[in-house]
Amino acid sequence: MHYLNCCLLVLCLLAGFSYAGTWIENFDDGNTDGWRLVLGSEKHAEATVVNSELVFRQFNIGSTGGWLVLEASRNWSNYTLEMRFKFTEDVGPNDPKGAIITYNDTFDGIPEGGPNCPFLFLRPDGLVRGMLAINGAWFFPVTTQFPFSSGVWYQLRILVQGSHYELFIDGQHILTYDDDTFTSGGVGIGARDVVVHFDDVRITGDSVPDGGSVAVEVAGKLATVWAALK
Ligand SMILES: [Ca+2]
Ligand SMILES: [Ca+2]
Repeated sequence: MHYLNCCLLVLCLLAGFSYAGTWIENFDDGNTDGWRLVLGSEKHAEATVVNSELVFRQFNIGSTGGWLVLEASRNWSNYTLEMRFKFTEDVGPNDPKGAIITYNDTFDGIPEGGPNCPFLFLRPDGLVRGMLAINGAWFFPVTTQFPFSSGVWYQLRILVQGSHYELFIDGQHILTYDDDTFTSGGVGIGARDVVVHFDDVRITGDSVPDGGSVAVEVAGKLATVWAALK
């Protein structure tokens, strides 16, 4: 018992003093708790969890898409954002359509004068844009191409280092851009006029605490170990 207490103390100290933390959202608990919809109106954007994947459906909303922001990430900075995503369905009449991934996001929706964030706009027709929204106005610093296929999962890695942004898809470097308007802020995932699936969202960085699905897993394992040794 004494030895176990020492082990737990060491584990707690390690957790408290670890440098780069990891936040994981795998949607395996079947819900979007901790995420909040910004921009879109609820009746035009649906975020549901199906088969442990986030299914984001957005349509007919006019000039903007919608996205879910991770409340816990609001004040994070200098992180690496990874996730899997795929396009599955074209549901809206508007163009352009595509997946939206925000970072250094202030979480200001349209009623609050936003959006205010850098973001990626990934289109099923293959256009990939590194973008900015500043008080609701759109800027397009960089545009390139990637040959997406509907129904195919892609692994994204996005480096968010202060004012510097880089995107990798399946390990391939896709784009880089710099802008110093936003140097900290949270993460969002969503879409405009398409259905996009997201899964295995993983955020690592010095300002990121260990948490999300990982905290649930670790807590579960500790409880199991404790029960076995007691
Ligand atoms: Ca959840
Ligand atoms: Ca999952």
